[in-house]
Amino acid sequence: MQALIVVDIQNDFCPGGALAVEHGNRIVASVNAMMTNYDAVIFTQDWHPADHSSFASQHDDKGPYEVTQMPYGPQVLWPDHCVQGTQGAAFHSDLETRHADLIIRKGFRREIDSYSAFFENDHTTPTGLDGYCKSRAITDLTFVGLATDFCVAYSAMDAAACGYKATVHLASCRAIDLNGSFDKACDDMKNAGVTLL
Ligand code: VGL
Ligand code: ZN
Repeated sequence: MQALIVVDIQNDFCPGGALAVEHGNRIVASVNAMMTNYDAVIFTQDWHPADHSSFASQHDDKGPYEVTQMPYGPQVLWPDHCVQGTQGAAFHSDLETRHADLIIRKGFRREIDSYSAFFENDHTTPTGLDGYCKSRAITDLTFVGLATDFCVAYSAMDAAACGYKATVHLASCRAIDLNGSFDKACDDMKNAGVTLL
């Protein structure tokens, strides 16, 4: 069984949003077109409380895009984004949300961020997606969405580590590309056994 995982196609990651990914909106049509070719369609939605610890606004000594040490390791600090219930956290209005079988929300605990659809950034707290996929006999996962070098890459690498055949469809992704993070993410994904298309 094959699933399409549609990562974080939300207003805040599109042009005009709080953490806009360049041309993030341009993938929506191709993602919509892919949805009908899979046995399951799963969306992820970045979903933070207003005082989330990944927001630079919560740290007196650091600004956006700087790195801080969290108990679970290094963490990039972001502009406030995808606050629960806001327009910024809503899916892009052209995204065909009716095709979604499941929406996994992530990053909803104040003290820990979650890039991956499978595990929070401590790499141990599960989101429940692995159990969902296994109980639906899903073996192959194709990833599209935003951003290639953060939530897509972390999700795809965790998928490979959990035993799925993981593919990233790069033409239907866009990257933040912070200090070379796109190239690094591609190398890391290849080394983790993820297929890049
Ligand atoms: C993401 C940074 C912070 C993403 C989410 O979806 O890639 N990036 N929160
Ligand atoms: Zn986030």
